[in-house]
Amino acid sequence: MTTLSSIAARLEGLAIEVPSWAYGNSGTRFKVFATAGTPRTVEEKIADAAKVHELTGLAPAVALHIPWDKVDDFGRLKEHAAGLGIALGTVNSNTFQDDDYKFGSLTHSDPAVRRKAVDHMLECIDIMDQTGSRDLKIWLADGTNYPGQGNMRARQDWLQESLRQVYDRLGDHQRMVLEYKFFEPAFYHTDVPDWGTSYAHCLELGEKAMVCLDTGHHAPGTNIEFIVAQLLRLGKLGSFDFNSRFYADDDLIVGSADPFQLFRIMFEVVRGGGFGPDSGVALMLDQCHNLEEKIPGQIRSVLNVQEMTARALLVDTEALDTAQQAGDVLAANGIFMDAFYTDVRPGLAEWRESRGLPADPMAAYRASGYQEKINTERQGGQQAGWGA
Ligand code: LRH
Ligand code: MN
Ligand code: MN
Repeated sequence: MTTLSSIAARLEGLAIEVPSWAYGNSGTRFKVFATAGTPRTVEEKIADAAKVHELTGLAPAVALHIPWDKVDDFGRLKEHAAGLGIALGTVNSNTFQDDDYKFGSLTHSDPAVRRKAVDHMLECIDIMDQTGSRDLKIWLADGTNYPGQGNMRARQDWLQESLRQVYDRLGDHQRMVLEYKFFEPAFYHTDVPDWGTSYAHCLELGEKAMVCLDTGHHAPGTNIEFIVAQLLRLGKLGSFDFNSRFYADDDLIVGSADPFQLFRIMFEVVRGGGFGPDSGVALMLDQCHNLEEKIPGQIRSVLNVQEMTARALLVDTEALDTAQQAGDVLAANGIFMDAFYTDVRPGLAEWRESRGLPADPMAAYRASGYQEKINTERQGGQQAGWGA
C-alpha cells in the first residue's frame, strides 16, 4: 500500500488556478443574492484569491475574464498580484454579453461580427502580453435554437477561419484553449459541443491550440475520465475548468457532488502524464458561489482537489497493473477503491504544517478576521460577470 509520506513530494506539484469571478456575487436567473464583503474592484478580487493561496499553498494564480476584469494598466495589476504572492493566469475571452453576438460570434454569418469577436480575442492576447499569462481561453455561446435556423456546416468553416486569425497572433510561449459545452445558451445545436469538435479545430490550428475540459459541460452519465485519458493520449488536453454538477452546468464546488468522479479524473490525469507544473495541463476552477461565502468556498474547493489528487496518487499502480493483466476484475477494482476510501485529511494536515501552512485552512480563515474586515470595508460589491 502506498503511503501519504511517499507521495508528499509529488503533491507539491499541485497548483490550481482560481477564477476571479468566483469572488463576485452570483446567482441563478431567478435571483442574485448579495454577499457581504464582495470585492468592488479587480484588485480586491485578486486580494481574495491571494488569501486562498496564503492559507492553502495551492492556488498560485488567478484567472481573469475580459471585460469583467478590464483595467487600464495590466502591468500594474500584475505587480499588485505579485505583491500579494500570486500570478495572473489564464485570460478568458467573452463573446457572449454583447447584442451583436445574438446569433453567434466567431461563427456568425456576418463577417463584421466575426471580425469584432476576433478583435476581442486579439485584445485578450495583448493583455496576456502584459500579464505574462500563457493561455487564452475561448468558450463560445454560439449555436442555434431551431432546426434550420443556421447553417451548421458553414459555421464550422467560419469558426476555423476565425480561430486561425486568433491563433496566428499567439506568441511563442502562448496557447489557446478551446472549451466545449454540449448545450446552453443554445438548445438545438452548439458550435463547439464536445471534445471531438474542439479537438478537430485544435488539430487543424496547430500545437499551440489545446482542448479545455469543463467538468460541468457534459451530458449526465458521460465518462469524463475517459475523455481525459483520450485527450492526454492525443497530447491535446490543455486545461480543466473544475466544478461540480447535479443537473446541468451547475458550477458548484468541485468534488462536492461526486468526489469519486473527481478522484477518477485525477487518477487519469496522473496516469496520463497530465499532473505537475511541466505537464502543460492547467487545473482551473470555474465556479460560482451563489449561497455560501466566496473565499471559504474557494478554500474548500482547492482542498477538495488536493484530497482527491492525494487519493489518486495513492493508487498502487503496480498491483493494479498485475490485477488487470491477470483479468482479476474484483482485485483490480478493490485496489482502486482502497485508494479512494483512504482518509487523507490527517496526513494532509501534517503535510501543510510541515510547510508552514495552517493545518486547517478553513479554521485559519475563520480565525483570521479577514471576512469581518472586508465586510466592513467593502460596501456595494459587484456581481460576478458584470463587474467591468
Ligand atoms: C461557460 C463557462 C465558460 C465561461 C464561464 C464563465 O459555461 O464555463 O468557461 O467563461 O462559464
Ligand atoms: Mn468553463
Ligand atoms: Mn460553464
